[in-house]
Amino acid sequence: MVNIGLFGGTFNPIHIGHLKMAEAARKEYKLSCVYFIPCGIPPHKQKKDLMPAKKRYELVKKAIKGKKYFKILDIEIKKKKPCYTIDTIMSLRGALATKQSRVNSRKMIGIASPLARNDILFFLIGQDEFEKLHMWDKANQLAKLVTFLVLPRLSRKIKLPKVKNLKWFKVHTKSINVSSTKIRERTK
Ligand code: DND
Repeated sequence: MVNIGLFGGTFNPIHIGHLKMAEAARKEYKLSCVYFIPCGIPPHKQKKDLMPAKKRYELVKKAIKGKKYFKILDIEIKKKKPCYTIDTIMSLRGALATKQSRVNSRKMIGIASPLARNDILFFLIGQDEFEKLHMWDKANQLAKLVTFLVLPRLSRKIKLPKVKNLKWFKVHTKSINVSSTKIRERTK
């Protein structure tokens, strides 16, 4: 049984805050690895200023190159419709169900390392997004399947979203004042 980190994001573009936070979460919660999952069509963001999924994927790949514990999944960028996290987690959980489906799913989602049925899935999420979790698709169901690792982002206490079955832990690290929005604005 191992702890696996899943880090979903639009990554438009990926930045140092994402990388530092992922590393802090990995160390504190002894994650065997963190899978970055760039989303193809984000369910919650407008298309304005959105780089093509392939480009965002390539930038994530480049940013994590040589980092032993960071990997990338293309499960969401392949999709032609909005990517809801619940669907991604269901696919990944499916990958853990039986030996044969693990083999098939591993081929499908590109996970090279063997995952076991009892692996614990941790979903890394920024404080801002965590506080809006009740607005996510099938949030109560999602909360049954993962434990959230909340990355500090705002200079105040975390406000809990009204979601049933919520399991979460805070990542104890300093917040980093950087965002994809600021980076895009600076490069305009
Ligand atoms: P973002 O667009 O916020 O990602 O999306 C995060 C994830 O939420 C993606 O996997 C989405 O598919 C999923 N989502 C959102 C809304 C609805 C649903 C799913 C649904 O299923 O209904 P960003 O690229 O902006 O950032 C990635 C993560 O990193 C976010 O959680 C963000 O809050 C966090 N982050 C930071 N955390 C701490 N310090 C910083 C950060 N910058 C970004 N400086």
